Amino acid sequence: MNTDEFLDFRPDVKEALATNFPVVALESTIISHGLPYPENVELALTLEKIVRDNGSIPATIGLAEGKIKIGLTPDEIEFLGKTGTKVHKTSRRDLAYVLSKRLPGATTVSATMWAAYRSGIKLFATGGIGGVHREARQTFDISADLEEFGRTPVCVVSSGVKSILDIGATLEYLETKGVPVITYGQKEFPAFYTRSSGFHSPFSEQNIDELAKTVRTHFNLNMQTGILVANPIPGEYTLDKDYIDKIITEALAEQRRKKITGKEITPFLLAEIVEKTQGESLKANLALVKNNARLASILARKIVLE
Ligand code: PSU
Ligand code: MN
Repeated sequence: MNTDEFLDFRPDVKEALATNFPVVALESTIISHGLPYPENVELALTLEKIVRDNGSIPATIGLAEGKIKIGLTPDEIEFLGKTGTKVHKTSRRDLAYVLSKRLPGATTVSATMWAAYRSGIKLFATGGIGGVHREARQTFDISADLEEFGRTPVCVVSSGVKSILDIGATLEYLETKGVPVITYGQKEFPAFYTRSSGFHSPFSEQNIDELAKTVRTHFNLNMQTGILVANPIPGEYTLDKDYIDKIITEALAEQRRKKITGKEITPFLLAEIVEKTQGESLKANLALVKNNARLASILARKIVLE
């Protein structure tokens, strides 16, 4: 048995891959653990539409009945969104367990990158990636997403990382792992809710064709690492930096008070932020992910077809 026997392709995705038509992967932990119901399901379905409208085929990846679904159906998306955090949050290390028990699972950035690579998908759009947590010096809490970037050649479009993380340490870690980080449209690496993070991006690109060329070169060099394209949140949805920083500080204090640890930390913080901003962060979150799906779809076409 090899990996491919675990992969179950939705027919349109299979057809696209067989004919070298551009495909964009989407993750499912953002649906189950990253956003509230029903906005999460609405978003997931809208993302698939945006990818299609921009000329590629979407493949939202998740786990069901012992298979890695490369392209969930709308019913499967509804199930993951409605079941929420009761679904298994599945990163690389969880795959064998969740698959062997035939449990429903939502894949994180790390597991989605791995599944996309195994499927022949080069582009992947999400909101924010995991990174080095602020207390990593004590806790060793560094997201498996970063290790995956160091070993799996997929291009991920995200809006940078949230300042629930140590952004400087996350950028250092990506450098150590040999991962190119290119910010599209500005010189500063973005911090998810805000275009500004206070950190200079290792690379930046104004021109989308030049951006696509660098991504294509990364693949042509046969680099066995991922590549991160940081796409800042559209200006009109940007939250005020001082406001969101204060909310994040409060959420982190709440996490420590409640002694939330391990893989529960990120989902806890995301939910706290939505609650404390009374949904304002949610609007920003939805807008930036849509913007990333659009850019990934355009890049996929440029990289696969040109
Ligand atoms: N960061 C976000 N939104 C998310 C996630 C991270 O801003 O939804 C999700 C992604 O699925 C990511 C995972 O891969 O959380 C990382 O979890 P951890 O920090 O436990 O590694
Ligand atoms: Mn962690």
